[in-house]
Amino acid sequence: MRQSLNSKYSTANEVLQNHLQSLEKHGFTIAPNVLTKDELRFLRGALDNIYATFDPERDGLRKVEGYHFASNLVNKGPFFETIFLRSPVYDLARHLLGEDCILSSLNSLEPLKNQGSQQLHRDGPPAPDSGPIVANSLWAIDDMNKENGATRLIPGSHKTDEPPPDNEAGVVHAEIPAGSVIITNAHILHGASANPSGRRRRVMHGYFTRRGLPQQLEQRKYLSPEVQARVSPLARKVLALEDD
Ligand SMILES: O=C(O)CCC(=O)C(=O)O
Repeated sequence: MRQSLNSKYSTANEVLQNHLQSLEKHGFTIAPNVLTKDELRFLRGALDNIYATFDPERDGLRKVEGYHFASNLVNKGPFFETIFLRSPVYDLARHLLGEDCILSSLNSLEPLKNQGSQQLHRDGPPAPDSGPIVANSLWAIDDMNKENGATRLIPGSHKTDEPPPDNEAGVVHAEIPAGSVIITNAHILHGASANPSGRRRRVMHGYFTRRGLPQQLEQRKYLSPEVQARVSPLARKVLALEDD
């Protein structure tokens, strides 16, 4: 028993080390099977309802034309109150940004048919010499490929501060099955691509930053008193509900 437990832990540690190496070298890594089939079924229905009732005043961010969009997801039901703590996403965010990193926002984006091509961009302000200050996690709720708007990335571009190339040189498309999560050093050049097929491509974004920096959505302001009262002590900390 002890031996099999030990080998389970060493395998988990190897997986984590591989993710960290990939983040260091390429600026992103892909974790498969983070969401179960039941969770995907639930999320597809939940996100469609949330897209349909999106309110920029209540949910803090503007809707982006050409997409289904949702923000303030932590306020949309118990499932969303813990999902950003899931392994290996939160573990990798802590490795990149420090043990006390915080959630900046939890949003969702879906490019509509023949729309959705974003400029390649870096999230957040430039990284200081001390290391990354933003990390993102892109949760595929539907299978994602070049036909329905896969996220594109330029591997290694988190190590430069060069502007995006005009000709998309070096771009790779993250063609991944539903349930996988792309975790990025969010200083990498990346963006959603166009959705020529119109096939569903819902992605949830769990965006993290270093403690002390502003959140994209100030959780303390946008979460209802009921949600703020019931989330776990760890979630309170990661949502920065008690920060000055
Ligand atoms: O959903 C994606 O593929 C990327 C979205 C993104 O980079 C953004 O909205 O800033």
